Amino acid sequence: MALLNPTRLTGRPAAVTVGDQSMSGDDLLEAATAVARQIAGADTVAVDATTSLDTVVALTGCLLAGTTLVPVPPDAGPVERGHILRDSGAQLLLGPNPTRPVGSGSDQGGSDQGGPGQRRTVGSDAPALILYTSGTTGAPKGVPVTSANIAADLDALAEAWAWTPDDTLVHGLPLFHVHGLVLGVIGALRVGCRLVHTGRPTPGAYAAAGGTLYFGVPTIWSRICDDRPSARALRAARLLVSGSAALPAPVFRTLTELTGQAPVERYGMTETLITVSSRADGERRPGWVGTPLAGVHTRLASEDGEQLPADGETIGELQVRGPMVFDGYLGAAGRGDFTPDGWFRTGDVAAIDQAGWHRIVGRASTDLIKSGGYRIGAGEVENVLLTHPAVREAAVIGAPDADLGQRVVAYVVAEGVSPQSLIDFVATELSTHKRPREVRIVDDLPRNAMGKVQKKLLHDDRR
Ligand code: MCA
Ligand code: AMP
Repeated sequence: MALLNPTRLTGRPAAVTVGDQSMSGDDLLEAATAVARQIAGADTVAVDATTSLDTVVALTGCLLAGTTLVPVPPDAGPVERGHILRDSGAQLLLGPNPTRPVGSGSDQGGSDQGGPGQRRTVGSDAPALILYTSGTTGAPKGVPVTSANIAADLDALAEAWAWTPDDTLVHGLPLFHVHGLVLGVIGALRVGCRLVHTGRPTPGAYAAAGGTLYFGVPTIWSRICDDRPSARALRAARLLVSGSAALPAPVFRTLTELTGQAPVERYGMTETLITVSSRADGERRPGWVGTPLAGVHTRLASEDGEQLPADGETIGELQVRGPMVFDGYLGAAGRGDFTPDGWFRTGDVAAIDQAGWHRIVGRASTDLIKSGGYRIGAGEVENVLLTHPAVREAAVIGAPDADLGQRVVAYVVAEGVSPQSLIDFVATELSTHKRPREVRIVDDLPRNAMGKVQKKLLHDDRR
């Protein structure tokens, strides 16, 4: 399935702006066609997903060529980067340096496990993207996302948000996750609207961009509320959309007051893309993320799998089905958490009311942390801390944070090392956003009779 219709891009001046650089639709198609030629023969191509026009061109080239793209967080340290390149089987790496085969120079990530450059079968079901996302333990898992998944999601969102070529979409999100890359770039290209990426998502940059449609994570909206002149400048926009994490009700209310319009909230996951949203032409409720998109079915289940009533009060695990839901993780990461009758178990706890409105209450596992809208697995951070020679034990939690929603806090049993040097160590090995914002050196970790760390006691310690 073709995701892009080149005729929607031709003849468009300044179709895409990233920071202070712009490209017309014709120049984008020409540069992307050159990329498509350059990568001919490769079935999987990694790209250093810097916030730049280069990333937009590489993505467009891969979409035109039908080549699977693997966006690599540009600040990923050797552990994370090596894992992504090996696990995805990418054969080429596009980025600020000239295109080169994966495995040349430092891109092996210091290990030869699995071997880079393994080829996957090209076929009609080859994914358009492989996105890496954190689980509760271990290294990030590859999520293959097909063109059909993306097309179904974007078309349903365009309908819900009345998103048209007349819009100017503005955001400042990273280009290696669903929010910034799938919605924020492929969405704009598929709809054929102008895209302005602000670079860092500062309130001033959002205010100056003059868009009609804005995307942001709750941390961005909360910072905009703290900068009243910038918030007021958004009065001219048509739609403000929040997602990737829970939007606190006070931020919803302040944003409504300052911009003259209530934000549209939507809910999703890397594995399912966006499945639930409020609508441009409908009600918006603080604390609620809306109703299922076209083609999506949702239900609530108890811990033992019994279906629960959608009465607005009962809470249970949210399960989803729909054409945007993935079909299983890449390789050894397994099929993923599907019920025997084919519903994806999101791991989120929710309530659904009789009108189909969804309220996300939290996550079933406290080992998946949401910080600034980024999903961070406690286990991945603990594993890296444990590779530091001074560290004997480590337990990582997400503590409440007024700016980030949650912040990564590590409790560490260690000698002869400062908290800051452990923070810097994680920032060097993994993507910087996964670093603990706080490290507490302790004598021991609270454990139960089985020897398992009792993270609940660490959480209680934060309250
Ligand atoms: C700080 N820095 C360091 C260190 N500490 N560098 C090295 N070592 C250190 N110890 C640097 C960083 O690299 C960065 O540099 C700068 O300091 C600030 O980084 P940080 O503190 O992380 O930024 P922040 O202000 O806390 O960022 C807030 C943010 C960000 C902008 C809201 O969290 C963000 O972009 N969030 C978006 C997440 C997202 O898109 N999630 C979507 C996934 P420099 O200045 O050079 O960069 S969810 C999804 O896709 C689904 C399906 C959905 O529902 O949407
Ligand atoms: P990721 O795969 O990084 O997109 O993370 C997905 C998770 O983000 C979901 O399972 C939810 O826990 C959380 N999430 C995404 N959107 C929302 C939202 N609008 N409200 C509350 N949580 C959200």
